[in-house]
Amino acid sequence: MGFTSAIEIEDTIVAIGSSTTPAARGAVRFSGADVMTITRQLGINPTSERSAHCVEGTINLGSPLGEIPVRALVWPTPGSYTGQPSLEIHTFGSMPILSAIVGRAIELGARAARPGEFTLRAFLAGRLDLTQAEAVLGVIEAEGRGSLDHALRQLAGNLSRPMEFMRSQLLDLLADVEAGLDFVDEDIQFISDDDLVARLDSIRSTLAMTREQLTQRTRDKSQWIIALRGLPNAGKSRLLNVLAGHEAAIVADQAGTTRDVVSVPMQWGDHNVMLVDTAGIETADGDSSLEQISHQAQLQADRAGREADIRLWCVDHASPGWEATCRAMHQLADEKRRPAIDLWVATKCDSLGDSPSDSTPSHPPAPDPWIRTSALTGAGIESLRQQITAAIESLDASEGVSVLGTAARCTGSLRAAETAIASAIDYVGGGDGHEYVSSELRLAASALGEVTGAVYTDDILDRVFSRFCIGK
Ligand SMILES: Nc1nc2c(ncn2[C@@H]2O[C@H](COP(=O)(O)OP(=O)(O)OP(=O)(O)O)[C@@H](O)[C@H]2O)c(=O)[nH]1
Ligand SMILES: [Mg+2]
Repeated sequence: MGFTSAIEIEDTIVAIGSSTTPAARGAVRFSGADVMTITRQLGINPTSERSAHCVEGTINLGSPLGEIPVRALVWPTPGSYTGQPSLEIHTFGSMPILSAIVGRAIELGARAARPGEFTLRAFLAGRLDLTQAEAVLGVIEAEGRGSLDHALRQLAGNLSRPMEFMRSQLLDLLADVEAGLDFVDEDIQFISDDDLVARLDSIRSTLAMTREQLTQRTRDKSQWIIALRGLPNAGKSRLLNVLAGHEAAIVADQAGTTRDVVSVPMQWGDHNVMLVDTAGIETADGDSSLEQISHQAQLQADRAGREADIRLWCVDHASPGWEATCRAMHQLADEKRRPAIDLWVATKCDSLGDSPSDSTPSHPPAPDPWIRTSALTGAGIESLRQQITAAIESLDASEGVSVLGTAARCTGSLRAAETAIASAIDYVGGGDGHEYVSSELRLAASALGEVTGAVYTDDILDRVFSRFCIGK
């Protein structure tokens, strides 16, 4: 089915916009020319014809549901998400009630929305470009912080802005080349061949880089990096050795033993992982002579933490300042927040004189989400392993599934644009007529336009929006 051809864009559409599983609140969404009329026919009285507002009211759904209290968010003008008068009715999250509202709206002339049709309208109204529409899908489907982060960045235009910029540069060059064609008999050039080649070359390499980044996102993640972080002497190195199954890192009583980052590649079930031991996090008052080394070690450790997919924050459970240290680690993790999973590991639980399953009154057990472990007795290590595996699997599953859709869709267009630019460069170099150059530049600009949807076809829209669910 062709989306644009099948669609009557002025139709007023309606759908349940909230989750279809039971929830406290639910929403029914409307968009289209007749929204204001239907709103009134439902018994809700908008208080403004000009600005977005919220009104309380009731809808009579007849027997057996009766009068239902609702809150209506009304966008009377094209200033809404979809670029059309829009309405959202918020009420109890009960399917019979929400479905009855949809049914009532259909009786009043609305039509049931197709999958992604609200977002499609936002796209057609110029509110979003295609990569952002896909990011909306990414946000809806995000399962982990990693995928949510990708989707939000894409929604913020991280991909489309540079694409649009490159496309507009290409169009400028195209204009120069074509203007030159009009004056070819007078031998007037609007841009020198050298300049043209240099600018095309720079666009081509930026495109290649973007494509490479996108491909990296689609590739199966080949290795998961797990970094151990914590204060000096927290027991990171010993824990790493236990997880690795051999003495990869030096363990000593002395705080500040680990300096260089120690990386241990290993197979973790079906996954390749790299365990990374780091220098303990120094507090500000580090002492003199070792300061330089220490500074380097801190920078390296910090980088390892930033690059990690999973971070194990280790705190010595037997240390006196345990609670304060936990708070400090949480704070650090927040500051360094990026798409990574943080696991909280209480170490040396054996030195409390008991097993991780019980506690002494003076030292309360580590609360959730702290995983209590002892590298000495092996207690809690299996549970840590399981949580790491679960983390890897959640990252694996959530690596931006839908935003990956953008990558898959766009790499072909990017490649086409690169090829066309390369041919244009060849034509300039070969002294061929600029007619050829101009036609290649046109091809390149249109391929880039497909990425953001500046140039779109039914087929592209189909591919993007059919992946949405109804109501979005
Ligand atoms: N009782 C007990 N001691 C441990 C455990 N884990 C580590 N230790 C001891 O704590 C001390 C520090 O351990 P490391 O693993 O070197 O600590 P680290 O966090 O790597 O320290 P730095 O490299 O200095 O940052 C050593 O004496 C270890 O033997 C444990 O589970 N139980
Ligand atoms: Mg160490």
